[in-house]
Amino acid sequence: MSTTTLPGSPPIRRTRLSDEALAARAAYILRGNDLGSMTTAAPRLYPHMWSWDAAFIAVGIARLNAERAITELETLLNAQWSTGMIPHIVFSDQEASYFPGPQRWGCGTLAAAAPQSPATSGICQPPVHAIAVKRILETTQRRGRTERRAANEFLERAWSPLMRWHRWLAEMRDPDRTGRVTVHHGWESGMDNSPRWDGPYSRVKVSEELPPYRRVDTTVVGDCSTRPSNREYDRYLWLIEEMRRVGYDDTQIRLTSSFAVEDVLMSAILALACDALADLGETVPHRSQDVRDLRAWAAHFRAGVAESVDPQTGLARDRDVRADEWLSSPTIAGFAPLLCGGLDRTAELRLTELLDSPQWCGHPDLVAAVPPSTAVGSPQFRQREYWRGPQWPVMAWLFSWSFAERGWPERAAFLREEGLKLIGDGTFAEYYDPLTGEPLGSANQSWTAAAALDWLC
Ligand code: 2M8
Repeated sequence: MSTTTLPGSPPIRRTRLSDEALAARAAYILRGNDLGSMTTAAPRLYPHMWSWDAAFIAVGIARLNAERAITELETLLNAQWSTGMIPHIVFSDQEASYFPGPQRWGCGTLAAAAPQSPATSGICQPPVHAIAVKRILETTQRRGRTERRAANEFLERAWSPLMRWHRWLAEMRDPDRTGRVTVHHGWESGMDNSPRWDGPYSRVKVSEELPPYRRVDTTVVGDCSTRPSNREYDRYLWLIEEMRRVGYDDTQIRLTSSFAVEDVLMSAILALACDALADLGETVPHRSQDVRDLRAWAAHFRAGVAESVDPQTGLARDRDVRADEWLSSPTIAGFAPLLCGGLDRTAELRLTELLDSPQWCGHPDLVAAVPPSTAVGSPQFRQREYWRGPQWPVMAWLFSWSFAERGWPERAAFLREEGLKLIGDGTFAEYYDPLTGEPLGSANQSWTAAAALDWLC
Protein backbone atom coordinates (compact mmCIF):
# COMPACT_ATOMS: atom_id res chain seq x y z
CA MET A 1 0.00 0.00 0.00
CA SER A 2 1.36 3.44 -0.92
CA THR A 3 0.11 6.99 -0.66
CA THR A 4 -0.36 9.16 -3.73
CA THR A 5 -1.42 12.78 -4.01
CA LEU A 6 -3.54 13.79 -6.95
CA PRO A 7 -3.22 17.49 -7.74
CA GLY A 8 -5.95 19.37 -5.94
CA SER A 9 -7.13 16.43 -3.91
CA PRO A 10 -6.28 14.95 -0.52
CA PRO A 11 -3.81 12.04 -0.29
CA ILE A 12 -5.35 8.80 -1.47
CA ARG A 13 -4.30 5.47 -0.07
CA ARG A 14 -3.62 3.20 -3.01
CA THR A 15 -5.32 0.17 -1.66
CA ARG A 16 -7.89 -1.98 -3.41
CA LEU A 17 -11.41 -1.16 -2.28
CA SER A 18 -14.05 -3.86 -2.11
CA ASP A 19 -16.22 -4.08 -5.22
CA GLU A 20 -19.16 -2.63 -3.28
CA ALA A 21 -17.13 0.31 -2.00
CA LEU A 22 -15.67 0.94 -5.44
CA ALA A 23 -19.10 0.96 -7.10
CA ALA A 24 -20.48 3.24 -4.39
CA ARG A 25 -17.61 5.67 -4.88
CA ALA A 26 -18.06 5.60 -8.67
CA ALA A 27 -21.75 6.42 -8.24
CA TYR A 28 -20.88 9.23 -5.83
CA ILE A 29 -18.45 10.74 -8.37
CA LEU A 30 -20.94 10.61 -11.22
CA ARG A 31 -23.59 12.26 -9.06
CA GLY A 32 -21.08 14.91 -8.03
CA ASN A 33 -20.26 15.67 -11.68
CA ASP A 34 -23.95 15.84 -12.66
CA LEU A 35 -25.08 19.32 -13.71
CA GLY A 36 -28.72 18.23 -14.14
CA SER A 37 -29.04 17.20 -17.76
CA MET A 38 -25.35 16.73 -18.52
CA THR A 39 -22.42 15.24 -16.66
CA THR A 40 -19.11 17.05 -16.87
CA ALA A 41 -16.29 14.93 -18.26
CA ALA A 42 -14.37 15.92 -15.11
CA PRO A 43 -15.12 18.51 -12.47
CA ARG A 44 -12.30 21.03 -12.98
CA LEU A 45 -10.37 20.15 -16.12
CA TYR A 46 -13.39 19.42 -18.35
CA PRO A 47 -16.43 21.24 -16.92
CA HIS A 48 -18.70 20.60 -19.95
CA MET A 49 -20.10 17.64 -21.91
CA TRP A 50 -17.79 15.77 -24.29
CA SER A 51 -19.31 13.63 -27.01
CA TRP A 52 -17.66 10.24 -26.52
CA ASP A 53 -17.35 10.77 -22.77
CA ALA A 54 -21.14 11.27 -22.65
CA ALA A 55 -21.72 7.89 -24.29
CA PHE A 56 -19.46 6.02 -21.87
CA ILE A 57 -20.89 8.01 -18.96
CA ALA A 58 -24.43 7.07 -19.98
CA VAL A 59 -23.45 3.38 -19.93
CA GLY A 60 -22.30 3.78 -16.32
CA ILE A 61 -25.26 5.90 -15.20
CA ALA A 62 -27.66 3.35 -16.70
CA ARG A 63 -26.52 1.00 -13.95
CA LEU A 64 -27.93 3.47 -11.44
CA ASN A 65 -30.83 5.07 -13.26
CA ALA A 66 -31.75 4.36 -16.89
CA GLU A 67 -33.82 7.52 -17.28
CA ARG A 68 -30.92 9.72 -16.23
CA ALA A 69 -28.68 7.88 -18.70
CA ILE A 70 -31.19 8.57 -21.45
CA THR A 71 -31.26 12.27 -20.51
CA GLU A 72 -27.49 12.35 -20.90
CA LEU A 73 -27.65 11.07 -24.46
CA GLU A 74 -30.62 13.26 -25.27
CA THR A 75 -28.72 16.37 -24.20
CA LEU A 76 -25.97 15.37 -26.60
CA LEU A 77 -28.31 14.57 -29.48
CA ASN A 78 -30.10 17.90 -29.01
CA ALA A 79 -26.82 19.57 -29.92
CA GLN A 80 -26.52 17.72 -33.25
CA TRP A 81 -25.70 19.91 -36.22
CA SER A 82 -28.05 20.06 -39.21
CA THR A 83 -25.42 18.19 -41.24
CA GLY A 84 -25.70 15.21 -38.88
CA MET A 85 -22.43 15.86 -37.04
CA ILE A 86 -22.50 15.36 -33.29
CA PRO A 87 -20.16 18.02 -31.89
CA HIS A 88 -17.29 17.05 -29.64
CA ILE A 89 -18.20 19.50 -26.87
CA VAL A 90 -21.62 20.69 -25.73
CA PHE A 91 -21.00 23.68 -23.50
CA SER A 92 -22.87 23.97 -20.25
CA ASP A 93 -24.51 27.35 -19.74
CA GLN A 94 -23.15 27.42 -16.20
CA GLU A 95 -20.11 29.57 -15.71
CA ALA A 96 -17.15 27.28 -16.23
CA SER A 97 -13.63 27.91 -17.25
CA TYR A 98 -12.34 25.86 -20.19
CA PHE A 99 -10.26 26.87 -23.16
CA PRO A 100 -11.13 26.94 -26.03
CA GLY A 101 -14.65 27.92 -24.98
CA PRO A 102 -17.70 28.84 -27.10
CA GLN A 103 -16.33 32.26 -28.03
CA ARG A 104 -13.11 30.91 -29.45
CA TRP A 105 -14.98 28.29 -31.47
CA GLY A 106 -17.55 30.87 -32.62
CA CYS A 107 -19.81 28.19 -34.08
CA GLY A 108 -23.06 30.00 -33.18
CA THR A 109 -22.14 32.94 -35.40
CA LEU A 110 -19.88 31.35 -38.03
CA ALA A 111 -21.35 27.91 -38.74
CA ALA A 112 -24.63 27.73 -40.64
CA ALA A 113 -25.12 24.10 -39.56
CA ALA A 114 -24.58 24.62 -35.82
CA PRO A 115 -27.47 25.01 -33.40
CA GLN A 116 -27.95 28.46 -31.86
CA SER A 117 -28.34 26.78 -28.52
CA PRO A 118 -26.64 24.99 -26.87
CA ALA A 119 -23.20 26.32 -27.77
CA THR A 120 -20.95 23.64 -29.22
CA SER A 121 -17.49 23.09 -30.61
CA GLY A 122 -17.11 22.62 -34.38
CA ILE A 123 -15.51 19.17 -34.66
CA CYS A 124 -16.56 15.62 -33.76
CA GLN A 125 -15.29 12.63 -31.77
CA PRO A 126 -15.45 8.83 -32.17
CA PRO A 127 -19.01 7.52 -32.71
CA VAL A 128 -19.40 5.28 -29.67
CA HIS A 129 -22.99 6.42 -29.09
CA ALA A 130 -24.87 3.51 -30.68
CA ILE A 131 -22.66 1.17 -28.67
CA ALA A 132 -23.86 2.97 -25.54
CA VAL A 133 -27.48 2.75 -26.63
CA LYS A 134 -27.13 -0.98 -27.19
CA ARG A 135 -25.51 -1.44 -23.79
CA ILE A 136 -28.20 0.64 -22.06
CA LEU A 137 -30.94 -1.41 -23.71
CA GLU A 138 -29.24 -4.60 -22.54
CA THR A 139 -28.99 -3.21 -19.00
CA THR A 140 -32.64 -2.25 -18.91
CA GLN A 141 -33.81 -5.64 -20.18
CA ARG A 142 -33.02 -6.92 -16.72
CA ARG A 143 -35.05 -4.15 -15.08
CA GLY A 144 -38.71 -3.42 -14.52
CA ARG A 145 -41.25 -2.60 -17.20
CA THR A 146 -41.00 1.17 -16.71
CA GLU A 147 -37.26 1.35 -17.39
CA ARG A 148 -37.57 -1.07 -20.32
CA ARG A 149 -40.28 1.07 -21.87
CA ALA A 150 -38.28 4.27 -21.33
CA ALA A 151 -35.28 2.71 -23.08
CA ASN A 152 -37.32 1.41 -26.01
CA GLU A 153 -39.01 4.79 -26.46
CA PHE A 154 -35.63 6.46 -26.36
CA LEU A 155 -34.40 4.17 -29.13
CA GLU A 156 -37.36 5.33 -31.26
CA ARG A 157 -36.37 8.98 -30.71
CA ALA A 158 -32.64 8.41 -31.10
CA TRP A 159 -32.84 6.27 -34.23
CA SER A 160 -33.01 9.02 -36.80
CA PRO A 161 -30.33 11.28 -35.18
CA LEU A 162 -27.99 8.29 -34.92
CA MET A 163 -28.64 7.33 -38.55
CA ARG A 164 -27.89 10.89 -39.66
CA TRP A 165 -24.71 10.91 -37.58
CA HIS A 166 -23.46 7.64 -39.07
CA ARG A 167 -24.44 8.73 -42.58
CA TRP A 168 -22.54 11.99 -42.18
CA LEU A 169 -19.40 10.11 -41.12
CA ALA A 170 -19.76 7.49 -43.86
CA GLU A 171 -20.37 10.01 -46.63
CA MET A 172 -18.80 13.32 -45.63
CA ARG A 173 -15.77 11.91 -43.82
CA ASP A 174 -14.90 9.20 -46.30
CA PRO A 175 -14.83 11.19 -49.53
CA ASP A 176 -12.52 8.76 -51.34
CA ARG A 177 -14.47 5.71 -50.13
CA THR A 178 -11.40 4.12 -48.56
CA GLY A 179 -13.36 2.65 -45.62
CA ARG A 180 -11.51 4.93 -43.23
CA VAL A 181 -12.92 8.03 -41.53
CA THR A 182 -10.92 11.22 -42.09
CA VAL A 183 -10.32 13.47 -39.09
CA HIS A 184 -9.33 17.11 -39.44
CA HIS A 185 -8.07 17.62 -35.89
CA GLY A 186 -6.28 15.34 -33.46
CA TRP A 187 -9.05 16.20 -30.97
CA GLU A 188 -11.51 14.43 -33.26
CA SER A 189 -9.72 11.16 -32.58
CA GLY A 190 -10.06 11.68 -28.82
CA MET A 191 -6.35 10.79 -28.53
CA ASP A 192 -5.20 14.36 -28.77
CA ASN A 193 -1.40 14.12 -28.58
CA SER A 194 -0.91 10.47 -29.49
CA PRO A 195 2.30 9.82 -31.46
CA ARG A 196 -0.13 8.81 -34.21
CA TRP A 197 -0.47 12.50 -35.04
CA ASP A 198 3.15 13.66 -34.73
CA GLY A 199 3.84 13.40 -38.47
CA PRO A 200 0.66 15.16 -39.61
CA TYR A 201 1.06 17.89 -36.96
CA SER A 202 4.68 18.46 -37.98
CA ARG A 203 3.34 19.47 -41.39
CA VAL A 204 0.83 21.98 -39.95
CA LYS A 205 2.32 25.43 -40.35
CA VAL A 206 1.03 27.80 -37.71
CA SER A 207 0.51 31.26 -39.17
CA GLU A 208 1.45 34.47 -37.37
CA GLU A 209 -2.22 35.32 -37.73
CA LEU A 210 -3.09 32.86 -34.96
CA PRO A 211 -4.96 35.03 -32.42
CA PRO A 212 -3.34 35.02 -28.97
CA TYR A 213 -4.72 32.67 -26.34
CA ARG A 214 -4.14 31.51 -22.80
CA ARG A 215 -4.37 27.87 -21.78
CA VAL A 216 -6.45 26.91 -18.77
CA ASP A 217 -5.70 23.16 -18.60
CA THR A 218 -2.14 23.70 -17.38
CA THR A 219 -3.44 25.73 -14.43
CA VAL A 220 -5.70 22.86 -13.36
CA VAL A 221 -3.38 19.87 -13.69
CA GLY A 222 -0.57 19.92 -11.15
CA ASP A 223 2.07 18.34 -13.37
CA CYS A 224 1.89 20.20 -16.69
CA SER A 225 4.35 17.80 -18.28
CA THR A 226 1.56 15.20 -18.41
CA ARG A 227 -0.44 17.51 -20.73
CA PRO A 228 0.23 18.37 -24.40
CA SER A 229 2.96 20.96 -25.00
CA ASN A 230 2.42 24.62 -25.96
CA ARG A 231 3.79 23.79 -29.40
CA GLU A 232 1.07 21.19 -29.80
CA TYR A 233 -1.58 23.63 -28.55
CA ASP A 234 -0.53 26.17 -31.17
CA ARG A 235 -1.32 23.59 -33.79
CA TYR A 236 -4.64 22.63 -32.16
CA LEU A 237 -5.68 26.27 -32.15
CA TRP A 238 -4.46 26.96 -35.65
CA LEU A 239 -6.61 24.14 -37.04
CA ILE A 240 -9.64 25.68 -35.34
CA GLU A 241 -8.72 29.03 -36.89
CA GLU A 242 -8.66 27.40 -40.33
CA MET A 243 -12.13 25.98 -39.76
CA ARG A 244 -13.51 29.28 -38.50
CA ARG A 245 -12.30 30.94 -41.70
CA VAL A 246 -14.43 28.61 -43.85
CA GLY A 247 -17.46 28.81 -41.55
CA TYR A 248 -17.03 25.15 -40.53
CA ASP A 249 -18.28 24.11 -43.96
CA ASP A 250 -17.59 20.38 -44.43
CA THR A 251 -16.53 20.59 -48.07
CA GLN A 252 -14.29 23.57 -47.48
CA ILE A 253 -12.68 21.91 -44.48
CA ARG A 254 -11.97 18.84 -46.58
CA LEU A 255 -10.35 20.97 -49.26
CA THR A 256 -8.43 23.42 -47.10
CA SER A 257 -7.58 21.94 -43.69
CA SER A 258 -3.86 21.38 -43.20
CA PHE A 259 -4.69 18.24 -41.23
CA ALA A 260 -6.46 15.34 -42.93
CA VAL A 261 -5.79 11.87 -41.59
CA GLU A 262 -7.68 8.61 -42.00
CA ASP A 263 -8.18 7.46 -38.42
CA VAL A 264 -8.17 3.69 -38.15
CA LEU A 265 -9.55 3.49 -34.61
CA MET A 266 -12.43 5.84 -35.37
CA SER A 267 -13.17 3.72 -38.45
CA ALA A 268 -13.26 0.52 -36.38
CA ILE A 269 -15.55 2.22 -33.87
CA LEU A 270 -17.85 3.33 -36.69
CA ALA A 271 -18.03 -0.25 -37.99
CA LEU A 272 -18.82 -1.52 -34.49
CA ALA A 273 -21.41 1.21 -33.91
CA CYS A 274 -23.12 0.56 -37.25
CA ASP A 275 -23.46 -3.11 -36.35
CA ALA A 276 -24.68 -2.23 -32.85
CA LEU A 277 -27.39 0.03 -34.26
CA ALA A 278 -28.32 -2.50 -36.94
CA ASP A 279 -28.73 -5.15 -34.23
CA LEU A 280 -31.18 -2.85 -32.49
CA GLY A 281 -33.13 -2.17 -35.69
CA GLU A 282 -33.15 -5.71 -37.01
CA THR A 283 -36.58 -6.67 -35.70
CA VAL A 284 -38.38 -3.49 -36.76
CA PRO A 285 -39.78 -3.81 -40.33
CA HIS A 286 -39.81 -0.09 -41.19
CA ARG A 287 -36.10 0.13 -40.42
CA SER A 288 -35.03 -2.52 -42.89
CA GLN A 289 -33.49 -0.06 -45.38
CA ASP A 290 -31.60 1.68 -42.58
CA VAL A 291 -30.36 -1.68 -41.32
CA ARG A 292 -29.11 -2.55 -44.80
CA ASP A 293 -27.24 0.78 -44.97
CA LEU A 294 -25.75 0.21 -41.52
CA ARG A 295 -24.56 -3.30 -42.38
CA ALA A 296 -23.05 -2.03 -45.63
CA TRP A 297 -21.19 0.76 -43.81
CA ALA A 298 -20.01 -1.70 -41.15
CA ALA A 299 -18.60 -4.02 -43.85
CA HIS A 300 -17.03 -1.11 -45.73
CA PHE A 301 -15.23 0.36 -42.70
CA ARG A 302 -14.23 -3.08 -41.42
CA ALA A 303 -12.56 -3.70 -44.78
CA GLY A 304 -10.87 -0.28 -44.68
CA VAL A 305 -9.43 -1.08 -41.25
CA ALA A 306 -8.22 -4.50 -42.38
CA GLU A 307 -6.60 -3.00 -45.47
CA SER A 308 -4.54 -0.65 -43.31
CA VAL A 309 -2.66 -3.45 -41.54
CA ASP A 310 1.10 -3.17 -41.79
CA PRO A 311 2.43 -6.46 -43.16
CA GLN A 312 5.63 -5.95 -41.14
CA THR A 313 4.15 -5.37 -37.69
CA GLY A 314 0.62 -6.72 -38.03
CA LEU A 315 -0.75 -3.45 -36.55
CA ALA A 316 -3.39 -1.32 -38.28
CA ARG A 317 -2.25 2.10 -39.46
CA ASP A 318 -3.65 5.60 -39.89
CA ARG A 319 -3.01 7.32 -43.20
CA ASP A 320 -1.96 10.92 -43.67
CA VAL A 321 -4.03 12.11 -46.62
CA ARG A 322 -2.06 15.32 -47.11
CA ALA A 323 1.35 13.56 -47.22
CA ASP A 324 -0.13 10.44 -48.86
CA GLU A 325 1.60 8.10 -46.44
CA TRP A 326 0.82 5.40 -43.88
CA LEU A 327 1.59 6.22 -40.26
CA SER A 328 3.16 3.44 -38.24
CA SER A 329 3.47 4.56 -34.60
CA PRO A 330 2.98 1.58 -32.28
CA THR A 331 -0.15 2.75 -30.45
CA ILE A 332 -3.28 1.15 -29.07
CA ALA A 333 -5.05 2.18 -32.29
CA GLY A 334 -3.06 -0.51 -34.09
CA PHE A 335 -5.36 -3.07 -32.46
CA ALA A 336 -8.42 -1.54 -34.16
CA PRO A 337 -9.11 -4.74 -36.17
CA LEU A 338 -9.58 -6.67 -32.93
CA LEU A 339 -12.49 -4.35 -32.13
CA CYS A 340 -14.35 -4.64 -35.39
CA GLY A 341 -13.06 -7.87 -36.97
CA GLY A 342 -12.33 -8.24 -40.66
CA LEU A 343 -8.89 -9.91 -40.59
CA ASP A 344 -8.26 -13.44 -41.79
CA ARG A 345 -7.59 -16.00 -39.04
CA THR A 346 -3.81 -15.88 -39.35
CA ALA A 347 -3.61 -12.09 -39.19
CA GLU A 348 -6.06 -11.97 -36.30
CA LEU A 349 -4.13 -14.58 -34.34
CA ARG A 350 -0.93 -12.66 -34.94
CA LEU A 351 -2.54 -9.48 -33.62
CA THR A 352 -3.99 -11.12 -30.50
CA GLU A 353 -0.57 -12.65 -29.79
CA LEU A 354 0.99 -9.23 -30.16
CA LEU A 355 -1.55 -7.77 -27.72
CA ASP A 356 -0.59 -10.42 -25.15
CA SER A 357 3.15 -10.07 -25.82
CA PRO A 358 5.76 -8.32 -23.62
CA GLN A 359 5.58 -5.31 -25.96
CA TRP A 360 1.99 -4.73 -24.89
CA CYS A 361 -0.26 -6.21 -22.17
CA GLY A 362 2.28 -8.89 -21.32
CA HIS A 363 5.03 -6.43 -20.43
CA PRO A 364 6.48 -7.69 -17.14
CA ASP A 365 6.57 -4.23 -15.54
CA LEU A 366 2.92 -3.31 -16.03
CA VAL A 367 0.87 -2.80 -12.88
CA ALA A 368 -2.22 -4.01 -14.76
CA ALA A 369 -2.35 -5.91 -18.06
CA VAL A 370 -4.46 -3.47 -20.04
CA PRO A 371 -3.17 -1.95 -23.28
CA PRO A 372 -1.05 1.17 -22.73
CA SER A 373 -1.75 3.98 -25.20
CA THR A 374 1.72 3.49 -26.75
CA ALA A 375 3.90 0.37 -26.76
CA VAL A 376 6.07 0.25 -23.64
CA GLY A 377 9.70 0.32 -24.69
CA SER A 378 9.05 1.89 -28.08
CA PRO A 379 10.95 5.14 -28.76
CA GLN A 380 7.64 7.04 -28.70
CA PHE A 381 6.60 5.73 -25.24
CA ARG A 382 6.30 8.37 -22.47
CA GLN A 383 4.94 6.77 -19.36
CA ARG A 384 3.26 9.89 -17.85
CA GLU A 385 2.34 11.89 -20.94
CA TYR A 386 -1.37 11.74 -21.63
CA TRP A 387 -2.01 9.70 -24.81
CA ARG A 388 1.71 8.95 -25.33
CA GLY A 389 1.95 6.00 -22.95
CA PRO A 390 -0.43 5.99 -19.98
CA GLN A 391 -3.22 3.47 -19.65
CA TRP A 392 -6.78 4.73 -20.02
CA PRO A 393 -9.34 2.61 -18.16
CA VAL A 394 -12.09 3.68 -20.55
CA MET A 395 -10.13 2.15 -23.44
CA ALA A 396 -9.89 -1.10 -21.49
CA TRP A 397 -13.69 -0.94 -21.15
CA LEU A 398 -14.12 -0.46 -24.91
CA PHE A 399 -11.84 -3.37 -25.77
CA SER A 400 -13.45 -5.54 -23.10
CA TRP A 401 -16.96 -4.74 -24.39
CA SER A 402 -16.05 -5.46 -28.00
CA PHE A 403 -14.22 -8.68 -27.10
CA ALA A 404 -17.43 -9.86 -25.42
CA GLU A 405 -19.37 -8.90 -28.57
CA ARG A 406 -16.90 -10.80 -30.69
CA GLY A 407 -17.45 -13.98 -28.67
CA TRP A 408 -14.24 -13.84 -26.62
CA PRO A 409 -15.61 -13.93 -23.04
CA GLU A 410 -12.29 -14.91 -21.41
CA ARG A 411 -10.48 -12.00 -23.01
CA ALA A 412 -13.32 -9.66 -22.03
CA ALA A 413 -13.26 -10.86 -18.42
CA PHE A 414 -9.49 -10.61 -18.22
CA LEU A 415 -9.49 -6.97 -19.35
CA ARG A 416 -12.26 -6.21 -16.85
CA GLU A 417 -10.24 -7.74 -14.00
CA GLU A 418 -7.06 -5.94 -15.01
CA GLY A 419 -8.93 -2.67 -15.56
CA LEU A 420 -10.36 -2.91 -12.07
CA LYS A 421 -6.87 -3.53 -10.74
CA LEU A 422 -5.85 -0.18 -12.21
CA ILE A 423 -8.76 1.80 -10.77
CA GLY A 424 -9.43 -0.33 -7.70
CA ASP A 425 -8.22 2.36 -5.29
CA GLY A 426 -11.18 4.59 -6.21
CA THR A 427 -9.17 7.51 -7.57
CA PHE A 428 -10.94 7.28 -10.94
CA ALA A 429 -8.16 9.21 -12.59
CA GLU A 430 -8.19 10.22 -16.23
CA TYR A 431 -5.16 8.01 -16.99
CA TYR A 432 -2.52 5.98 -15.16
CA ASP A 433 1.23 5.51 -15.33
CA PRO A 434 1.49 1.91 -16.62
CA LEU A 435 4.73 1.24 -14.75
CA THR A 436 3.85 2.66 -11.32
CA GLY A 437 0.06 2.73 -11.40
CA GLU A 438 0.14 6.40 -10.38
CA PRO A 439 -3.14 8.17 -11.15
CA LEU A 440 -2.54 11.09 -13.53
CA GLY A 441 -4.37 13.96 -15.21
CA SER A 442 -7.76 14.80 -13.83
CA ALA A 443 -9.15 13.20 -10.68
CA ASN A 444 -12.77 12.02 -10.53
CA GLN A 445 -12.95 11.57 -14.30
CA SER A 446 -16.53 10.62 -15.15
CA TRP A 447 -15.84 8.01 -17.83
CA THR A 448 -13.43 6.16 -15.55
CA ALA A 449 -16.13 5.97 -12.86
CA ALA A 450 -18.67 4.90 -15.50
CA ALA A 451 -16.45 2.05 -16.71
CA ALA A 452 -16.14 0.83 -13.13
CA LEU A 453 -19.90 0.90 -12.63
CA ASP A 454 -20.59 -1.07 -15.77
CA TRP A 455 -17.95 -3.60 -14.78
CA LEU A 456 -19.15 -3.96 -11.20
CA CYS A 457 -22.93 -3.68 -11.19
C1 2M8 B 1 -9.32 15.20 -23.81
O1 2M8 B 1 -9.48 16.18 -24.82
C2 2M8 B 1 -9.81 17.55 -24.59
C3 2M8 B 1 -10.05 18.21 -25.93
O2 2M8 B 1 -11.13 17.61 -26.57
C4 2M8 B 1 -8.75 18.34 -23.86
O3 2M8 B 1 -7.62 17.84 -23.68
O4 2M8 B 1 -9.03 19.48 -23.48
C5 2M8 B 1 -9.22 13.83 -24.51
O5 2M8 B 1 -8.76 12.84 -23.63
C6 2M8 B 1 -10.56 13.43 -25.09
O6 2M8 B 1 -10.52 12.13 -25.61
C7 2M8 B 1 -11.66 13.51 -24.03
O7 2M8 B 1 -12.91 13.28 -24.64
C8 2M8 B 1 -11.68 14.89 -23.33
C9 2M8 B 1 -12.63 14.92 -22.14
O8 2M8 B 1 -12.41 13.83 -21.28
O9 2M8 B 1 -10.37 15.21 -22.86
